[in-house]
Amino acid sequence: MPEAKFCVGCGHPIALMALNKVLDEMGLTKKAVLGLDIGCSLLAWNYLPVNTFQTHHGRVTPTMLAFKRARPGSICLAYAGDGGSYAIGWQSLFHAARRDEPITVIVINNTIYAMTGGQTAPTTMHGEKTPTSPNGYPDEPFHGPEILKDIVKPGAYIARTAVNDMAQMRMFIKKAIETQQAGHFSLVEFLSLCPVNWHTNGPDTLKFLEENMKPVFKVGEIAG
Ligand SMILES: Cc1ncc(C[n+]2csc(CCOP(=O)(O)OP(=O)(O)O)c2C)c(N)n1
Ligand code: SF4
Repeated sequence: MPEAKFCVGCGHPIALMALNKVLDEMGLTKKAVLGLDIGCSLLAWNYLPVNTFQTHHGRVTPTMLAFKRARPGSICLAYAGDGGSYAIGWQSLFHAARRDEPITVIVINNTIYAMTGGQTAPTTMHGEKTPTSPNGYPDEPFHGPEILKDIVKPGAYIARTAVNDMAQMRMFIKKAIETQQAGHFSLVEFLSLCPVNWHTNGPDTLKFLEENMKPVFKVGEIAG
C-alpha cells in the first residue's frame, strides 16, 4: 500500500478503506474503476488496488457514466467532494440520477472546499465559520441526497452514512454497488472529517461530526 497523501485524521482514507473492503469481499476489485474528482479526492489516485481515472473538477459523474457505457461490465465509481458534487458538478449529477444511469456516486461531505483552504461549500452549515464566512455562514446547507430522492426512478439507491460507522458504511456501499449491478443509479454520501480546515484536535473533530453535522445531515437510507 503506498504512503497516504491525506492529512492525519482525514475522513477520506476511512471511506476509501471501507470501499476497498467491500470491493474485495464482492470480488470486484479488478472490475472496479474509481473516478476521482478534483479536490482532496484526487489524493486517492494510488491509494487502493483499483484502477483510477482522474477527471476535471465537478466532471467525475459524466466521465464515469461514459466509461460505464463503453464498458458495461465494469463497476464505475464516481468519487468526489461535496463541492465537486453539489456545486460545479450538480447539473451532471442531477441528470445522471434522473436518467437512472447505472453508476455509483460517492460524495465526501466535510462541509467545505477542503483542498483550496476550507472555503464555504453548498454543504456549509448555518453559523459555520470558514475563511469565506468569518462571521458564520448565514444560509442553510444543501441536502443533495434528499433532493435526488424525489427525482430518481424506482430501483435507485440513495443513502447517507458517516466515517465513524464502519459497519453502516460497508452495508450502504454494498447495497449501492448491488444497485449498479442491477442496472440502476446509486449514491452514498459520507459525513467526513477535515481536522486541518476545521482547526480541530482529535476529540473535537469527532465531536464536530457527531454534534454539529449529524443533527443537520441525517444518516440512513433515503431511497431504495
Ligand atoms: C473548474 C475549477 N474550478 C475551481 C477549481 C479549484 N478547486 C480545486 S479543489 C476545489 C475544492 C474542492 O472541494 P470539494 O469538492 O468539496 O472536495 P474536498 O477538497 O473538500 O475533498 C476547488 C474549488 C478547479 N480545480 N477547477
Ligand atoms: S485538507 Fe482536509 S479533506 Fe483534505 S486531506 Fe487534509 S484533512 Fe483531508
